[in-house]
Amino acid sequence: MTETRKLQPIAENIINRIKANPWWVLLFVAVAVKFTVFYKLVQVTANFPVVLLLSCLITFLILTGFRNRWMAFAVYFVLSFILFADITYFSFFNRYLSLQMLGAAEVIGDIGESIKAVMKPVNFMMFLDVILMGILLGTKKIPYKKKQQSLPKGKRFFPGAAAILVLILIVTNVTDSRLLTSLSNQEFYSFRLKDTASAVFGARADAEVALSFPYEKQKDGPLFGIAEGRNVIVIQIESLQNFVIGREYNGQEITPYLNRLIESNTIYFNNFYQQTGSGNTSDAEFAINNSILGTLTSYTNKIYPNNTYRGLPVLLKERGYSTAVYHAHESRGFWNREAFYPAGGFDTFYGGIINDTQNRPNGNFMMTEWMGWGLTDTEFYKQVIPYMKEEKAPFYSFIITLSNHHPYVMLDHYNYIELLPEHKDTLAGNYLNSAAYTDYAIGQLLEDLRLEGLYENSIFVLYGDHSGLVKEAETDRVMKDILGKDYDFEEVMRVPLIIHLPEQGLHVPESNGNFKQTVSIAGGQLDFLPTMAYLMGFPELDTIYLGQNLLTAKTGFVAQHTFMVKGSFFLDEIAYEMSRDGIFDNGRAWNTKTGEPVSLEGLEPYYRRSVSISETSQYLLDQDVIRQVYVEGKSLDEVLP
Ligand code: GP9
Ligand code: MN
Repeated sequence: MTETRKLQPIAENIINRIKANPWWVLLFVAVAVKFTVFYKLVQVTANFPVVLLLSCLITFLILTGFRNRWMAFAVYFVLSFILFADITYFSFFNRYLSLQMLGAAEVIGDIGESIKAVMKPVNFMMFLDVILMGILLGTKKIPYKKKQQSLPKGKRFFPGAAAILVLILIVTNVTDSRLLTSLSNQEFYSFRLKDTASAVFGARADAEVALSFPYEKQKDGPLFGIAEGRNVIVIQIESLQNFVIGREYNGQEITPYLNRLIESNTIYFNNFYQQTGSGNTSDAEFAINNSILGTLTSYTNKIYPNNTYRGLPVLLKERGYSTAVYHAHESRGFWNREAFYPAGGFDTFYGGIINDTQNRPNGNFMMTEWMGWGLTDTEFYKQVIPYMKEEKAPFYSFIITLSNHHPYVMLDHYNYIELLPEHKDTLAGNYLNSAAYTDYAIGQLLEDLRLEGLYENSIFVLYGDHSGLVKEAETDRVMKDILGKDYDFEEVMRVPLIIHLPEQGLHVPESNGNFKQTVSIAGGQLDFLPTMAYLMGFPELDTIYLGQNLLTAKTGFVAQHTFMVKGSFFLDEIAYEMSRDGIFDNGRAWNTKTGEPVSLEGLEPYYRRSVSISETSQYLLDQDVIRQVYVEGKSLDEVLP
């Protein structure tokens, strides 16, 4: 009763304001239309009306809360820009842009081409009501009073404070209500507050669950140490998805070279998934080398370049390896690579492009053939080899390709695949051709390495950094033609992992069995470090890692937190997609072989494990846990939450 009495003057106040000036109503309608479009585009479905109403209400409170009308206008313009950025980011990553990511403007600027490709005219609707507001303010149709005179002191109403109060109530969610959870994960303002709060207060993590992959008894495995002492050459392939491997398109093999490679002395992981953070490519590098998920807040290379790491490069260095990373993007600083690599354990970074033929002081590349953001793969590889020959053996070479990048438009002389008319000029159609060029270039590289004597004493690893074709209407249509089934997340997220061990000169002890095999348990980029440690014969894995050795494990588990909502996961034959609203029961599970829906019963512990892996990763990064344990000598128990 008293509550209603308290609310009465507030409601009256709002009504009086509207009566005093009906232009507010027009603006409110415009705001409602804007948010309806926004939530449709970012695919909010659960509790849609409440989410929408809340956003409209808060926007209205913000708009009426200013004393200076042009201040209100400026704030509203910024809000609209964030909405616009959210929609664009959502087309790639299926979630809102975190505020810290907005700060990563240098990267956003660079991916302009890709942004243009996903930008739709409808996105600009986010600015329509800003224009309306500008006109109404300019013509003084909407008045801003200097002071609140309409209510007596003590009953004054401060719209800005009311908006903040409502948001705090939602985000703190003391009663643990499902509705508030749902709102705080989907509603534009509540999400922002929650996101900022978790960035400020740091992640909480149930680390015990995440750290439960033991690297023990590996010595008993049949392939233990089979590549010990060899050079390790890893090729992280831009946007390479698994569906192109072994596939024919209209009678044309897309990846003939990789298909042959898989038929030789090679382990092919055909149920392997990307596990990136917000840093996309750079977080694939990070997850592969460190067995920790990259952060969601901004990108790992940028926020944590001064942490201590003990990933594969560091562990190989401790075994006498020299380590180098190669990447021919035009800038050495892109994704903060130059600053990050020393901490990541790389002695040398061959990167950046200059045109001076005489002088390449930094291990730069020379611009011989430009495509997209840097050198074409074929030219890049040609220039990698002389650098690699200078490396002191045994060496670890980490090569990051670039040509197969969104929007997959190739130079004319690199066209390999004849597309059907209905697939011409589509992203997925172009992708097939781009993947074919990638395959061709890898074939050339391996042949050249053979000629240079760098082939036989090496172990080769090839994998895709992340998905190249996100789900959207046209891609879904073309992919359905190519796959013969719906394009769902298991195909979006699956990347190939190929580990090739040249046979010649290979000493395989009797017990080591056959190397060539196809591994079909689910695996992800976090599993690479333990798997490699096993092949390289590490008696123990003396670091903190969140994956398992896929060559001795019986079943797989893959946590996801980008592209699919945090808490999503893959098992050997089941995929679970967490719901946008943060309620487990509203998620969706299906059989990855048949596409048939699967009951959620019994899946919740896996969901919790997935969340734990994401949050533990964040905790490890925030608290620089590896430094605390390995440099400061603290015990894990002391350091973990
Ligand atoms: C370029 C590479 C590509 O250096 O990082 O980044 P992506 O757009 O794939 O994240
Ligand atoms: Mn990439």
